[in-house]
Amino acid sequence: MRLHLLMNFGTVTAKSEGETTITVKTGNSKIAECRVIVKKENDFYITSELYEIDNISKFIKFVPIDTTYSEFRDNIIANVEFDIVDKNGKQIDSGVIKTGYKLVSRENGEDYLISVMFDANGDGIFNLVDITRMRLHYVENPKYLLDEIHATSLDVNKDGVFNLVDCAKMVQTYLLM
Ligand SMILES: [Ca+2]
Ligand SMILES: [Ca+2]
Repeated sequence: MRLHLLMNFGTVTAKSEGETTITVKTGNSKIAECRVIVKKENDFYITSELYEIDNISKFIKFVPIDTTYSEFRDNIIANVEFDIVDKNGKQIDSGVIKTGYKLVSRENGEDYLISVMFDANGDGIFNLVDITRMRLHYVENPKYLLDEIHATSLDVNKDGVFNLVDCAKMVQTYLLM
């Protein structure tokens, strides 16, 4: 594929997808080569000021418990139209957001899994069940190990890891409810 490039004082602007090698020759005959690969930008792009968007895992993290469907939509900026679906793929248009819900692009079906803080079992509420699931996950009970998206909901201090600090915060929050 032919690659069109515009060079302007060190800035290279790609005009199409493809790859090429740029060779630069200096006045004293030094040669430098640079291989450039241009890929089309992901055509599904979302961002949020409130939630963390993990574009590698395709997770939307740290959604507060009790976030409603409309609040959630209001806090997502996307470049395409999207739907929210439950874990069975059923479209959602009301109620609270639950761990395991997905945001799905209407353009290409690409999706992001949603993790709601404190909601370890994916029912959208925080209660003793979540505390129990947290404890079983913490002691690594093989029967009750949570998958990645549900385990992410246990990181309630939002530092990227699940440990005793999160356990303490969950229990404390539960006791204060
Ligand atoms: Ca729950
Ligand atoms: Ca944590």
